Amino acid sequence: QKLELSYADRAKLPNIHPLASKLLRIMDEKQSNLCLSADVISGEEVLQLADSLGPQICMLKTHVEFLKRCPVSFTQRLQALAEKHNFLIFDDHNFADTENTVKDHYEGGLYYISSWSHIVSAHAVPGLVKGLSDVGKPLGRGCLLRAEMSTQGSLATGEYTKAVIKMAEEQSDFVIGFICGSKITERPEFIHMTPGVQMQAGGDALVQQYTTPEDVIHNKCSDVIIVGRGVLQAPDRLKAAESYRKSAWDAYTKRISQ
Ligand code: 5FU
Repeated sequence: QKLELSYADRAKLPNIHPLASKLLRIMDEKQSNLCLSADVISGEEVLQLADSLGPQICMLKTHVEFLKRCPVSFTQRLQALAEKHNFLIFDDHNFADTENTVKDHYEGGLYYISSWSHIVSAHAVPGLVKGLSDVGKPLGRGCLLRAEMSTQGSLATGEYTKAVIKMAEEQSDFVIGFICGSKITERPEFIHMTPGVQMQAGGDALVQQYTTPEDVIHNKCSDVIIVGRGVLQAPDRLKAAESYRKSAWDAYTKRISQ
């Protein structure tokens, strides 16, 4: 007997946010719980990654403001690739300011993030995401709250994380889940996404800490792995993406069949 709902079952829950439902359907159809963190500095290269690795991923994560070279057509072309390969776009902006400021930034600024990114991230420190939600909700967008961080010495732990969960529950018409290290709520409507993943556990030269796809999905019961350098620095990126996808998917199937 299954103890846990599958991604496909969760997509059909009555109270699920439509965007979370769409993501879970994509994950089920593509057998992928891999989000590629496209941390490169050229917009053309992000587009190239989206096209070549698109079939392997359920989501592509950008930091659009870090791009040094970005064609004018970037967001339009990225949206077309997301349609073509059936993945969602997540601009990992980490909004964390007053309502009025984040609203203007999300809606306008240089990149008009709300017009093309299905999902954005926000820190919970301001205590609410109403500014973002006012802009994103009418467009059918969703938000991930940063509940924990993969960095050594992160302050986002314990009571803080609990308060973030409460905040998400109160604003579940816009918040679809969390960036976190492991499953932090039993509510199956929420998506758990975990960065700090490589095939070998360890760390980088700064304070990033890595654990494996198997550990994140099977032991820590998160839903989606976020992988940047594990794929980007591999000699064959497609092969690397395929092996992260497979490893995370196998860990998921093993988990739900227990
Ligand atoms: F919130 C977080 C976090 O706790 N750790 C992270 O690594 C976000 N990240 C992002 O995930 C970070 O900004 C990178 O974009 C990505 C991880 O990339 P890596 O190359 O796999 O370390």
